[in-house]
Amino acid sequence: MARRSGVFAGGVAALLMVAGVGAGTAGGAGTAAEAMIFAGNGADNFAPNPVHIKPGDSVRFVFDNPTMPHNVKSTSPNWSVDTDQIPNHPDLVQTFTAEGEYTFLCEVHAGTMYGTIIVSNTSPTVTPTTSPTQSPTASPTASPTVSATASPTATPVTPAATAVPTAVVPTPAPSSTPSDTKRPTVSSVKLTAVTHGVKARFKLSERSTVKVTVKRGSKTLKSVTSTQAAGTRTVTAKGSKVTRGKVTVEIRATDAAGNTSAQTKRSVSIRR
Ligand SMILES: [Cu+2]
Repeated sequence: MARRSGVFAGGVAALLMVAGVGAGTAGGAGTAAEAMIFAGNGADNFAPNPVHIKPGDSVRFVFDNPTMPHNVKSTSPNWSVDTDQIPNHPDLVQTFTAEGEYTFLCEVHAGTMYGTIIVSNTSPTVTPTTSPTQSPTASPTASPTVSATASPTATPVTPAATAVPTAVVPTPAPSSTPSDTKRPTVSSVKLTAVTHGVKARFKLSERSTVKVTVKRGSKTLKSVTSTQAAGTRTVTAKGSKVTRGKVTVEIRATDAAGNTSAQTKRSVSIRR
């Protein structure tokens, strides 16, 4: 049997109401509306599925395939539809007045092409066939955006780390360097000849690196460098090259800041 259109428990009056509303128009309370189901449009299925309508609303099956045969056959006992399995199937409009779930399939593609019409007063109002995809997507997007914006606020805390380098910069408090321009002094020098060397006793004004050099003419016989604290110090410079005869001893001190004392030069005679 081939029923192109039918009204279930609704009568002619309901059908006229639907026609007056027009396809795709969502109805308010007490107003009938029409939902569309695309049959075999791009794929062998019914879309959307399921479809939610209110009692009194109708469903329009829209076929758009000139070569592939499709049909609509009810598979739940609460309604009865069985259209021809033909290409270019004409639209099928059905109106539902009683709440319930109405199932159906295409007999040509029973494995993939089936659906359910849910008629309920509590289910969402019929929306134009294109919008069912919109409404589910709209609400979820709203809440994630809130939480997403919340977390970035935590991230700015990290910039606090940037403050650390700023603290490091002033640290070069080598304010000691510019302030210490005072040169160390070597005074009260007393030289004593020892075997193959010279013992130098002197007074140092500040902690310095002291270099004691034993020379004969311009030739260095022995050189000793050591760090000495301020005060009276003794440095012995001994070496095999320091032989009998007159030698010159040079003493020079350099403090931590790099200030160098004037050079002290004394002569002493090595006896053995
Ligand atoms: Cu089909």
